[in-house]
Amino acid sequence: MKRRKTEVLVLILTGGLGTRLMPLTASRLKPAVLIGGKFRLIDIPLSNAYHSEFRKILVLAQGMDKSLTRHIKDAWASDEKSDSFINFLSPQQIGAFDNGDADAVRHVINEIEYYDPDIVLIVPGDHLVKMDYRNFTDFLVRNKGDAAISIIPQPLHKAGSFGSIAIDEKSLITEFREKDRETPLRASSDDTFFASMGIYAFKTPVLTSALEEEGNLFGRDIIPKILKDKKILGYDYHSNNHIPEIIIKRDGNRMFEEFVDSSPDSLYWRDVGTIEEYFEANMDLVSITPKFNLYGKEWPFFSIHNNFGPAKIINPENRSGVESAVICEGSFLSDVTGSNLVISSLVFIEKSSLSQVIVFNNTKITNCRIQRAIIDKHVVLNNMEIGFNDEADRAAGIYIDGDSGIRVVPKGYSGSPLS
Ligand code: ADQ
Repeated sequence: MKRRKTEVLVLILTGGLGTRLMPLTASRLKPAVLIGGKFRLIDIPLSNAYHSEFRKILVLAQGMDKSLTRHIKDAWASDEKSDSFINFLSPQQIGAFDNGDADAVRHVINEIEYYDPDIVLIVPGDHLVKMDYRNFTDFLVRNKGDAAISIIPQPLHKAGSFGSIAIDEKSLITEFREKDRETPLRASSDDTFFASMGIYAFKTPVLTSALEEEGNLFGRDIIPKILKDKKILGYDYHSNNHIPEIIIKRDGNRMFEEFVDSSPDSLYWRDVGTIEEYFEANMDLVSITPKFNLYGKEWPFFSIHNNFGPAKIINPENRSGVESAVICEGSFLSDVTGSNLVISSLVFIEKSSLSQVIVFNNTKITNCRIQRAIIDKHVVLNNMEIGFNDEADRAAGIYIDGDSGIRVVPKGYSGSPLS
């Protein structure tokens, strides 16, 4: 039996194998990785879909684990959100699909046909962004396109990581080059290009026929092939994405709230698929003037509510000085100096100095000096220096990210070399 017609079906892509986020993905799936201390990556596109009033969502995961299942149930099965359906499709259910984004979608064509949507919206599960998906799909319908790709200006040095796009005055995409470091298509005379955000809206029959083309990746294989025959539009994210927000303004000594049609968040986008991007995204949340706002009332991200005690900072030896930090419930800092810290819940840090550090939950740090590092959960660190000496860190079993030098202390690590 066929279901009632669905206008927009959202597919959230959460796999590959997460190799670029190793070792954070060694013991959990990519959608379960923490962002901003309390959210999981999967909460970002799910929250965007919720605010966009799209309730039919398929999550294409590379597998399932208990903590992710529990997270979805606890964070997303509340009364308020119970009119949504979120369906996980893992390789066990539909066959392996570790070949790429287009191949993953190809494996769920039957599901798509079953729900019979007008439009299929394909969204990566590893982007930090506040996006009103309705603006995007409305744009496709209004301009009578076959498909649309969301695009954003990026500096030329990032051309090797993204698809570059040429559009004409009617927003029609005339050319697409996937990850072409040497000869990307330039947006203008300055040092930018229009990058594909990897977010696609397809009219359903167009998607079905596009996936009959050979190739497993949208950017490398499918999009360049269908450009000639189909009307593929470039959706200028900066001009079109409007995120309403209540912002705090100041008039002399008086502070007041004002509703704005579009908050600065409407301009922010970051693909957090690598350790470096993941790290920088977290730093964006904690900088003194945050580039991305977690405190907006109009477009909140949803996650699990914990019943832990409030975060606490004390200074018994008069050596605290935390300049900027996001600290989650149940965490406790005593005599800590530092800046740019993203501290998850149930973390205990004492007599330590930390700079640009992300700490996952249930971790204990005493007498340490740490910089530019991600400390996974259930870690115990005593009397350690991390982030200062490559050789020493490697010898201590700490992962060093090749491109950025960012340290990752793996889950369950226990270290106290000097004690
Ligand atoms: P990448 O992000 O490098 O480039 P890719 O790693 O293939 O592309 O992933 C796209 C999305 O699909 C990611 O969210 C990923 O997790 C997911 N995915 C990949 N394989 C999957 C699988 N087997 N099962 C489920 N999900 C899977 C793409 C485009 C570029 C564009 C950038 C923008 O190809 O043109 O510029 O996104 O970030």
